Amino acid sequence: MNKAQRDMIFSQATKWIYEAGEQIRKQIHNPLTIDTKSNANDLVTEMDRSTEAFLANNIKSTFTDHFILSEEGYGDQLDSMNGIVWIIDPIDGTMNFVHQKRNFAISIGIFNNGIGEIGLIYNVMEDVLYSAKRGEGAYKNNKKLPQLHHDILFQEAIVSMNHFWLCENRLVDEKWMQKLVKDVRGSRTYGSAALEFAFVAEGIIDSYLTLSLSPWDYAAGMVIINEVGGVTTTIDGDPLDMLSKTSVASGNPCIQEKIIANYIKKARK
Ligand code: 2AM
Ligand code: CA
Repeated sequence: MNKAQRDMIFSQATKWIYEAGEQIRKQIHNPLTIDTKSNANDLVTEMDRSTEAFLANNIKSTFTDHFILSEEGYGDQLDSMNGIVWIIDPIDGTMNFVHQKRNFAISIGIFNNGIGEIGLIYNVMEDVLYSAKRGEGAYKNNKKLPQLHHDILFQEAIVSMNHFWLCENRLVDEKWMQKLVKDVRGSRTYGSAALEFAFVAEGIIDSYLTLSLSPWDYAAGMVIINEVGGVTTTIDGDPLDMLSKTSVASGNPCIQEKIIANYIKKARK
């Protein structure tokens, strides 16, 4: 993808993400129909569906040869990352959307033959857009984000992770993860993977660790974090498979390396 093509797609995607966010803000206090998906705490609302439909319809009518990989069923069934693929989560942090009416984001990652070209994460209620184009840096609204510092002390790091790491689970021995939480300066749980990636890119947290995410939760975040010198891998340090659910470790390379070597590798079942 050349720069002109990337710029043109970026400006369309940005326009649609702002429009979608505006619609959500207008309706934020309307009564919600809440359904559940994989379990009683895996929520979906009419707003998730209508936002995804809005984005998918615009993409399909403007870019007839592009593909969509998305959470709520308006996308394509893909078995490869060939071509231009929009990876979309219309509302990332649906539980926050339902319970808090804030702390959720629209997430769009745009890939060309498997290479992340564009990342957009829109914190809807704060009207803050994190964005990146490959090779051109990352932005918070119009402000360019600096490269992540490489001299952060481990004991001064803030790590974002959820409770699944610290309860009995089939992937890691939670005792090592409890040690990690004690060894770093602080831990946080925001409940929106997209926002957690954005906060890593902004340098206000140093690492984000999760046992299971879908491509639409991490696609945009990966592109944005790359642009500030961060890394995104599985919790074993391997590259991510963009077409399936996976564990994810993302963050400042100097912190990530230590977390994987000194904690996760030892905790791994
Ligand atoms: P969602 O709100 O779009 O469902 C919460 O810790 C984060 O994990 C959110 O980004 C949430 O995305 C995501 N998430 C929630 N349930 C999930 C599941 N069953 N599989 C993968 N990701 C999930
Ligand atoms: Ca979602």
